[in-house]
Amino acid sequence: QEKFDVVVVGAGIMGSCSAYEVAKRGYSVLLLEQYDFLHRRGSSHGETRTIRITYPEPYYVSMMKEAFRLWYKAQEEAGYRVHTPMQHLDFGHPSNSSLQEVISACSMHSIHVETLTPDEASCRFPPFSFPDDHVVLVTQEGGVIHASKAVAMFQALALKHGAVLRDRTKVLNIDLLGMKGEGGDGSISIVTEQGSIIARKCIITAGAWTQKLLRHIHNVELPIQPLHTTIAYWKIEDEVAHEFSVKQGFPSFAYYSDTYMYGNASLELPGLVKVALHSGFTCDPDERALIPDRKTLKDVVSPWLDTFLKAKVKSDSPVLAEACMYSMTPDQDFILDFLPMSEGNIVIGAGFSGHGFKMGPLVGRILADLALNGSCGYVPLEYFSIARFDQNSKGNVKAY
Ligand code: PYC
Repeated sequence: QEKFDVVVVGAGIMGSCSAYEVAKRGYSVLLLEQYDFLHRRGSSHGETRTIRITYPEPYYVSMMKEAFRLWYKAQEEAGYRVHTPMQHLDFGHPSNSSLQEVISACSMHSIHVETLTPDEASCRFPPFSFPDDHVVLVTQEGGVIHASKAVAMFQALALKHGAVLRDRTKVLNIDLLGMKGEGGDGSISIVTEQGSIIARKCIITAGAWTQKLLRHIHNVELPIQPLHTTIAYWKIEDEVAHEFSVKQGFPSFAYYSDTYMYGNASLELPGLVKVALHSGFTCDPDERALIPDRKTLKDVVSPWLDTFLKAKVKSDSPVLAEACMYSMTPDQDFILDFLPMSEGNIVIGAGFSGHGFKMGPLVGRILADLALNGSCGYVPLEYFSIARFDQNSKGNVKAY
């Protein structure tokens, strides 16, 4: 029977980064994926994900500092780039509490945030029309990560360090073979459609499938809600297309209001701009139709384009719309913790709530540390614990 120090279940960005971290430290690791590597049914595929240092929560700002460093380090090791730097804009009405929190969280971590009036911002970023009563925050640390390329990069790096990568291998169950407390050796059997594998430790990074998988182990229920989301690319009017280029300073951006809109210039698809809504509808990851939600695009994103990118973008319907998925927790903080009753042998990385991709390399490091060392002292894990759900301490709603 095959044996590994660590088996990682799920080869999206979090699993691929985890496998890389474990392999780099000299441990044997198997990365399993239920579908083809780089498939489009989960949350890690596509052209871009926003990367930004700005967050309302100081702990994420601090984590982003480290995440940026790890992205750069991995790029250097791979010899190619997956990050395209851009300035990043956060804007909205100044009464929006998250915007105020962005300013104080960044200040706490000595991140320079420029505050512009709508006139100043429209002058500096000509494609945008900002309403007179808005405020625009600018930081230098933003841009995009090329999503599928980044996942492929971490898989290639993991392979280089000796990881075994196996796709089309669905995990059916994970058995704790006998707790140390009960006289067993604490090893784990990962039961797949193709047979079982023995591991000392298991890292579960199964995205929207986490709930389904965990139900087989100790009947664990975590509050992770899969959402079906839609990403859209809109045609820029030919005469102003140059204004939207990264070379001309077009930024990545986030709009804070009742809705959270985000976007960036498309690099792969010249002449298009990506603008989408941070939202979606509840779904079963195995049952959903992979159809974009065109009604929300028309009802919410099109009017937004008419206001904020006035007459510069064809807003009637996007050129391209693709489905994606979020895995939401009630407070939109991640889950980075040990599975209860697993004696520290099963580690969960889940519930990234639509904003985790940018922290992939850091999450991989944290999960590897939890699996291999039993702890990680450099992030405040209390925000990411499973126990917090008992207390429901942060309520249900956050602004992004
Ligand atoms: O975290 O910047 C972000 C983001 C954009 C869209 C979804 N999440």
